Amino acid sequence: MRSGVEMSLRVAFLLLALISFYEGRSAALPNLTWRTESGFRVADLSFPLQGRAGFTLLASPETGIAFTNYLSEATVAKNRLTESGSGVALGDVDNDGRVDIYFCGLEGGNTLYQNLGSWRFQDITGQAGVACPGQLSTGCAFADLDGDNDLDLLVNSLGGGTRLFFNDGRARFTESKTEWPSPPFGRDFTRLGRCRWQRIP
Ligand SMILES: [Ca+2]
Ligand SMILES: [Ca+2]
Repeated sequence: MRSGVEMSLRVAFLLLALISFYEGRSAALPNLTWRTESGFRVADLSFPLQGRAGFTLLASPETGIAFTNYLSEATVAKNRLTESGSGVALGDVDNDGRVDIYFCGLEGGNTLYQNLGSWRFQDITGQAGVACPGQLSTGCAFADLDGDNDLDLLVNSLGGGTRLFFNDGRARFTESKTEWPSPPFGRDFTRLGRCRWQRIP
């Protein structure tokens, strides 16, 4: 059976490849024609019809990304759901125009990397206040939940429900004290956040 660690790393590598692909293509195609839609903008990309796909693996020392999703056999034995791995969220949390990365971890806490540009990232988890230690973090999402034009953070976990962190616009987060369930998130969302795991004998 494929382990949660392996699956999470596969997701991380894929997302990093996507970021690399996006930023690399953006730099190589300066003449993008942007169309403004409701709340966002979009531009068509052109791709070469010949040659190989343009993915390049970047090593950890090059990028500064050294996240590992730790999962012990003892924890797996207690809760098989941990083998599903953990999620990753991408978004510009400090509004500098570059996509930042937030990794969820099962036993080692979560990590937020600030994109410094030129394929370099910096761990800003401590100052951002989003480490979430001591919980089995399984999923996360960036979204502007309070409408102040910065990305807030939702973190889901096994046995701990969903936690909401509001962004001050500079990638410093404060956890919401709102009790679940509470509007405006709705019944389905709170039901997801309140999922509990059960030990399998
Ligand atoms: Ca950023
Ligand atoms: Ca916000």
